[in-house]
Amino acid sequence: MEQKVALITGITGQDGSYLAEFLLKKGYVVHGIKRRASLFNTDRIDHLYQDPHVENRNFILHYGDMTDSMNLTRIIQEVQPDEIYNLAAMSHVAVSFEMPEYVANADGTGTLRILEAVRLLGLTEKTRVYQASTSELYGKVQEIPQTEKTPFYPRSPYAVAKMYAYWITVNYREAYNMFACNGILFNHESPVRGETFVTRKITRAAAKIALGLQEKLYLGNLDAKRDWGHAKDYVRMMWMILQANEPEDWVIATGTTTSVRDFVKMAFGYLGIELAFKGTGVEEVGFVENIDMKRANEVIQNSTFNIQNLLGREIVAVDPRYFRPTEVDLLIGDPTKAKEKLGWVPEHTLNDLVDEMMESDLKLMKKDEYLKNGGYTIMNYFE
Ligand code: NDP
Ligand code: GDR
Repeated sequence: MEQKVALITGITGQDGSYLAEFLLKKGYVVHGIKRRASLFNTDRIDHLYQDPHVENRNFILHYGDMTDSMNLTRIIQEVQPDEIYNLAAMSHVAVSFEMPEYVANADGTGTLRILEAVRLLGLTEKTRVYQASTSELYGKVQEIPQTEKTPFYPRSPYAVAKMYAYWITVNYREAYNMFACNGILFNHESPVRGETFVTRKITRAAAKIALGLQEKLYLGNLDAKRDWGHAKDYVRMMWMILQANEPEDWVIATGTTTSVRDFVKMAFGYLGIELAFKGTGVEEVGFVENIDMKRANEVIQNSTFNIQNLLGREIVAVDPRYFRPTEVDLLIGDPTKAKEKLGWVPEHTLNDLVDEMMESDLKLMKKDEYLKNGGYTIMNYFE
C-alpha cells in the first residue's frame, strides 16, 4: 500500500510535535511548515529530525508562514498531501488582545489560504483538511456542557479569528464538497505545553519553588474553570476525524472541569506541599499549610534547598496584570459524539497529566539548580 502523505502547519508547536510522532508511527510521510526564526525553534521535534542528505526521508520541513498565500500554495502543490492538519496559530488568548490584527490574519485568513490553495490546485477530492478549532468559540457561557450544537459567543480576538476559521471550513465543505472538518478541542496540555499557558506556568513554578529557585507564583483569575485533557489523546482524535466516513465537526473534551486554583493545589500536591488559600479577589494568596516530608524527599531527592523553609510561606499571589479584558469563565465539553461515532476513548486522567508535567518540570528545574550551584545565572520568566 502506498504511504500516506500528511502536511502539518504548526509542527513546531505542542500538538504539531505529538501529531508528527503519531503519524510517523502510523507509517505516514510527514511534511511540516516551520517559521524562520533568528534562533533554532525546533526543540519539540528535534528528535524526529532526519538528515536532508539521506534518501527516502519520511520527515521533511519547509519554511513557511500562515500569512503568506504564495508560500502555502507552493508547499501544498509540492507536497500533494492526502491530509492537511492546520494547527498553526498565534494560540495565546491573552496575547491576542495585544495583536488582534495579526491574529485575524494568521489564525483566521490563514485558514482560508490553506482551503483556497487546496481548491485552486484541484486537490478537493484528494486532500482532507483538519482545522484546529477551539472551545474558546463558546466563550460566554450559553450552555453546560458544551456540544457541537452549542451556540458560539467568542470573547477574545483569538476566538473571533478562530470563529472565522471555523465557518470558512464549514463553507468550503458545503460549497466545494471538500473533506474539511473542525475539531473543537478543549484545553489540552502536556510536558511540552508552551510555558506561558497556565498549567505549564504552574508546574514550572511549583518545581522551581520547591527547589528554592523562585519565590512566588503570580497568577490572574484563579476561579476560571477549564476542561483539561492530555495532548496525546487529542492528536489521536485529530487523525480519527480525518479517517471518518463523512466530514463533520467534533467536540473533543474530557467532560470534567477544574478551577485554576485546584490545578495549583494538584501541582504542589505532587511535591507533598499542601496549599491553602485565604483572602478574596486580588488579595487572595496561597500559603503552605503542611508538607509531607516523606513524599517531598521521595520526588525531589537531593536538593540543596531545605523545603521545610516553605512552611507557612505565601507562595501564590494574584496579579491583575494577568486578567483578560473579557474572560471565559467556564468550559466543560461533552465528547459523546466523538466517543459514540468514532470510538474515541481518552487514555489519560487529569491526575496522570499533572504527575507527568510535574515530573518533567522537576527534572528540568533540577538542571537549573545544578547550574545555579555551579555559579551560573538562571533566567526567570514569569509571563
Ligand atoms: P502552540 O502555540 O504550541 O503552537 C502553535 C504553532 O503554530 C507553532 O508551531 C507556531 O510556530 C505556529 N505558528 C504560529 N503563528 C504562525 C504563523 N504565522 N505561520 C506559521 N506558523 C505559525 O499551539 P498548540 O500546539 O497548543 O495548538 C495547536 C492548534 O490548536 C492552534 O491552532 C491552537 O489555536 C489550537 N488549539 C489548541 C488547544 C490547546 O489546548 N492546546 C485547544 C484548542 C485549539 P512557532 O513555534 O514558530 O511559534
Ligand atoms: P486558554 O489557556 O486561555 O484557556 O487557551 P490558558 O492556559 O492561557 O488560560 C486558562 C485560564 O487560566 C486563567 N489564568 C491564567 N492564564 C495564563 N495564561 N496565565 C496566568 O497567569 C493565568 N492566571 C489565570 C486564564 O485567565 C484562563 O481563564 C488555551 C489555548 O491553548 C488556546 O489556543 C486554546 O484554543 C484554548 O486553550 C482551548
